[in-house]
Amino acid sequence: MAEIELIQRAAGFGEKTAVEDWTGSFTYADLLRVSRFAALNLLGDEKDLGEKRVAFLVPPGFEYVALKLGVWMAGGVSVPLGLAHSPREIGYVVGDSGAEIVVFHPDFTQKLEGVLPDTGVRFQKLPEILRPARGELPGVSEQRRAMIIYTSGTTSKPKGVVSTHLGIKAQINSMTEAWEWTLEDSILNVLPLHHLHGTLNVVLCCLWSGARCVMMDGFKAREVWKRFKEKDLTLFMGVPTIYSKLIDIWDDSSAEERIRMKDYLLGLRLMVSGSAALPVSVFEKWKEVSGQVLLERYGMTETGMALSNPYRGERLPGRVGFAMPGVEVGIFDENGRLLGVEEQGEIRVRGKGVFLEYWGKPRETESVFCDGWFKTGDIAFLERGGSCRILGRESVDIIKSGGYKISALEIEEVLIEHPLIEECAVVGVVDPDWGERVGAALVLRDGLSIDLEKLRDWASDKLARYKLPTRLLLLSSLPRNSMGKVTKNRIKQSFKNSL
Ligand code: MCA
Ligand code: AMP
Repeated sequence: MAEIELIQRAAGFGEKTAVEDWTGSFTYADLLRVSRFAALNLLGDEKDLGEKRVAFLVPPGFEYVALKLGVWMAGGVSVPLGLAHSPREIGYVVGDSGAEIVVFHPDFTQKLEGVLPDTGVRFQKLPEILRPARGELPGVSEQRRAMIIYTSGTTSKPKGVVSTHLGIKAQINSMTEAWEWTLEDSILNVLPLHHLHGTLNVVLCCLWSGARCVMMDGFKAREVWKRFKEKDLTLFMGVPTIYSKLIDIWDDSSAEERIRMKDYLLGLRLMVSGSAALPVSVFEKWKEVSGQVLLERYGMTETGMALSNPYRGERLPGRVGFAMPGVEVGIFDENGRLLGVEEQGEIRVRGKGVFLEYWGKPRETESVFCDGWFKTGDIAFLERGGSCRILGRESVDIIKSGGYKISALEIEEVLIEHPLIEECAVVGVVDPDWGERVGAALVLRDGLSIDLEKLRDWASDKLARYKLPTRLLLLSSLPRNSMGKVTKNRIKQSFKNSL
């Protein structure tokens, strides 16, 4: 019977601890038992979910992991929902993915009320979905679709990035090989699990390796330092903003505390930064704080991890290193010509870990591939030694804030609904802690005014709070080029000048 290798492997780790959260500690045997219950309850009278999409709004922890594996054991496709997202955003993902089942934690009941009217969606609550059940599970071929992760891009609405089990396995193999995961590892997860970084790089690599995943209910810098104090972790992964926030706590600590804090971290074998550019200042400061040389890597939801500084060997600040095992990376010009060292062009990626398709969007899928290479839209060049340096992005409509990818167009589409706003343009404003912040340039209707707080209040039931503008510029008109197109780079410059 066809089986998912990740689940087969997990069965081999039996009584080892798989997940630790604030409710307790759970072995691989516990995990598989509860995942099986989840699968059987999801199946109900069906024999196989047959790639039915199962969306879930569940906080990180044992139940989350059990449910994820349960969806796969039942032959379904997991669609993790963002806990910070507004009801409108959640409704969009459920609708766009065509999810037929939505599993939710009771704490999030309100988020779902009213956004999903009679759509025929079956709602299942935790913990009921995990209650004991008996029955047969289907065989699941690894060629099947496994997961849809929604990511913002150059279109206003997020797109569902579909991966198969084989694609996920290729990504896991690449990372576990490059960063030498073993069953002795213990990793702390503080990342959201509706994106690849937390879900794949941390949780799935951990389960594949038979390691232990300690899960926190989100990121709180003081709590993380407290957890480090136990000195039982070997790995940590975060976005640059997480390291900045940990540094802030260190900055506020006494000289004696700082010595102890460094000692908590000396035993970790690897600390990784990714999802956004790691400022050289943070790389250097973290070395002073922790004695650890951060390993910076580069990835994308569509490709998995593509480039990484070496696990063994020199990790260079401001560089993202070399192609990951099993991944091909090239720098191309706009005519599709492969460039050599020190030539600036677009990063393109090829390999088994690259996604299958944008869900329900064949034209968009086709447009992001060229001769089998996925076009990332990121601009970079290879240095003489072969290490890659990211220079920026082709699109001004993509903002990266605290590791989240945010579409400027999605925010503009909401802001323009505001009765006082005549025109608007949203851009990323460079910020030392967040990478970028969301800046909104507005042209108001004659004689009217608005302040940032009022604007944020108005938009807060429409957008996740991390997408709300934190910088505002009121203009009499938006700058445009001779073709009438808004020149966002000039707006970015105006924000810079206004700071
Ligand atoms: C929180 N806020 C943010 C962000 N996060 N604003 C802008 N950008 C953000 N990323 C807002 C909150 O809504 C709140 O607003 C205020 O900032 C303070 O929140 P705070 O509690 O201090 O922040 P936090 O909860 O500590 O969050 C910071 C964070 C979080 C831990 C860095 O943003 C985070 O978990 N980022 C990781 C995202 C991620 O996993 N990306 C991976 C994508 P208010 O006061 O108004 O309520 S996958 C990817 O990129 C590829 C595959 C790759 O390479 O990994
Ligand atoms: P996402 O779509 O959320 O998966 O974000 C992927 C994007 O994050 C990439 O296309 C890059 O723009 C950015 N990114 C990820 N890692 C890095 C890094 N180490 N340095 C610079 N940008 C990064």
